[in-house]
Amino acid sequence: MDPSAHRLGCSVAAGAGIAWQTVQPEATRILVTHRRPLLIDTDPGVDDAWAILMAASAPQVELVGLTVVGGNVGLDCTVRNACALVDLIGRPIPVHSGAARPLVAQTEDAGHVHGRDGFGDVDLPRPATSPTATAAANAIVELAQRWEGQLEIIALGPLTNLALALRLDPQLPQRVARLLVMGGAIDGPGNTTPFAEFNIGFDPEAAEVVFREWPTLELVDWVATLREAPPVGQIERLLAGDSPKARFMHQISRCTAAFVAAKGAQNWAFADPLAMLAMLDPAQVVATSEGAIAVELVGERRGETRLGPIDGERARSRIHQHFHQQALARALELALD
Ligand SMILES: [Ca+2]
Repeated sequence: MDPSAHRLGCSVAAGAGIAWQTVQPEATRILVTHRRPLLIDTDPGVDDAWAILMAASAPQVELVGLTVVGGNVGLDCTVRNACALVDLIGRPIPVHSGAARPLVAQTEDAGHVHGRDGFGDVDLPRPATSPTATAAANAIVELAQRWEGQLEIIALGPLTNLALALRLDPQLPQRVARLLVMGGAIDGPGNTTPFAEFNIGFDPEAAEVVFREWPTLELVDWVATLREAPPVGQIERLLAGDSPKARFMHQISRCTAAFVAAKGAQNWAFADPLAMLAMLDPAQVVATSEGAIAVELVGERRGETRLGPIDGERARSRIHQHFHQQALARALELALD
């Protein structure tokens, strides 16, 4: 017997007539799937709901978990909304509850956009799905070890869970195949303040940890979101569809639709779905720039994302700026099938 096998926790059936069997621990086992394993860190949110449905209907990915963070609304609501989405998808996707608050500051949520519960205050029934007992940051670490070298992560909310996971496992970036963040406003105004985009502005310290310490990541920012926003009429036609997913999205979009209408907007900004499009189908991205991003932590510009030259000290960020025309609208349509 290889003595190391025992240390690795192999199951040993001495005297039971069963051969010694070396079992690799969960952390080093290589799992193989023909689909790309995808973890979504999220604060649902109508925008997140679209993105999650896109991923759920994409044949090229296996949705291995939703790690949930407080942000768009409080954590109780974002967890419940994630569970409601898993019910709608109809497959057992683990939901992990995460950080209720930013690492350092207490910041206002975005209930004025998404409804107080994040899903348009429509009194959805209590979900049948419940969150697991594993906290989000732990789940990120565990999934990255289970899918060593294969896991892809997309972060659609404040980066609190991801920063905590990075502290738990400093090797996390090396275990992950790809990280894509929706956040920031490079060379343009934010949506929370003139400087800060919501996900970064909600927890700038967490964002700074990720942008400083993750070697390479991809970004879809608020400026690209506005540039690629589909016409309102196109989205309204999708929401008038008759599939269960279309009816669900129509229901929870009520508050967001009123917000868009009150602003007199011609286009409907879809940040998380645009990020998901870049994640699922990189061929739809037609222009990407590169740089190192720093997050402002003090003063009125707190939460601002500033792009500088790649210096080896910070993440090499690949910022997806332009997409094929109509790609997002087509992806949204497919998500409701
Ligand atoms: Ca979000």
